[in-house]
Amino acid sequence: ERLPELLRRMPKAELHIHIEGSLEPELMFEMAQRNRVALPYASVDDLRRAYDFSNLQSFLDIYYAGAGVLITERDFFDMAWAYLQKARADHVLHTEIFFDPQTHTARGVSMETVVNGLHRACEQARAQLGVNASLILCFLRHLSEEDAFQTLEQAMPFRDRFIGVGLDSSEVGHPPEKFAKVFARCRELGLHLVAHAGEEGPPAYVWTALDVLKVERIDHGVQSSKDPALMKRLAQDRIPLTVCPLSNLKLCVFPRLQDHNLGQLLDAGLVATVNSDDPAYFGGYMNDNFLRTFEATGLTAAHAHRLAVNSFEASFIGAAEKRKYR
Ligand code: ES4
Ligand code: ZN
Repeated sequence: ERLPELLRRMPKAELHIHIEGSLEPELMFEMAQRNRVALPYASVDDLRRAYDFSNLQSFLDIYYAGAGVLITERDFFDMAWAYLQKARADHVLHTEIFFDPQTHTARGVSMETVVNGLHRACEQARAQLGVNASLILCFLRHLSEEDAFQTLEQAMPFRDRFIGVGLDSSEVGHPPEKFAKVFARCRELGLHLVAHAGEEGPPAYVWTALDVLKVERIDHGVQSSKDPALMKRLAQDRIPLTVCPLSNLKLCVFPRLQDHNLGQLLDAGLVATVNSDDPAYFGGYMNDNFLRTFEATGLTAAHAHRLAVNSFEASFIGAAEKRKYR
């Protein structure tokens, strides 16, 4: 079989997708109109032209502005449902979806509105698409730990509607240890723990995500290849990295896709996975990430198989369920 066909058709899990980053410009304009929210762009094309980023912050500024059109439960449902249909088309059988409640509660949208809209889409995906979808609540690291604690409090009535917590937004200057106390509390609550680390930030942030926050997975983690001792730790403890190649390209983490270190991570025995991050902003969903990365870097069918296996190993589905996907 041709490699592109194998990549497209192989069953896979997605473990690093920000649902607000799946909001396509067309749907964003539709929501802006129906909610009577002003967008600082004249058209879909005008907005797409603004998707030319130089680093993480230049993206986040536009991403948070775009999320301003999300007001009603229906908006959150529609956004997630559109993503879940793309996931099904890309043979994603299981997806763990990040959401950023602080982006919405700060604008007066309630936690209940956000969680109910997203949860309803996840339920419908299981019933109608055969896609297994769960939610992971992310704290914004540019805000305070106290703000994160308030957010956790607001989410507690919906505790059964998310499986874990993560840490995202502006990395440099906001090390994982800033959130030591709130992650310790989440751990006591039995939540799964992940954090973005080593996207733009140094290997030191990956170390503290592991040793202080005690996360089970690292989101991105591509800077780890600069620290041989860290590479050894990640391999030995089988700590997964949720790598997002097209995101790294768009945010200039690597100058060209052929310079990406995914092959190096896999060949070092790390549990690396491929994910889309913010597909509406970075130029592609899961299969676009697989196809373009393999084309650019010359990875093989053996790497493809390894990535598919890794995606289920790294997921938070139960051990019994997991065996079915092997
Ligand atoms: C994000 Cl690419 C990336 N990095 C950190 N935080 C984020 N939130 C949404 N996308
Ligand atoms: Zn991310």
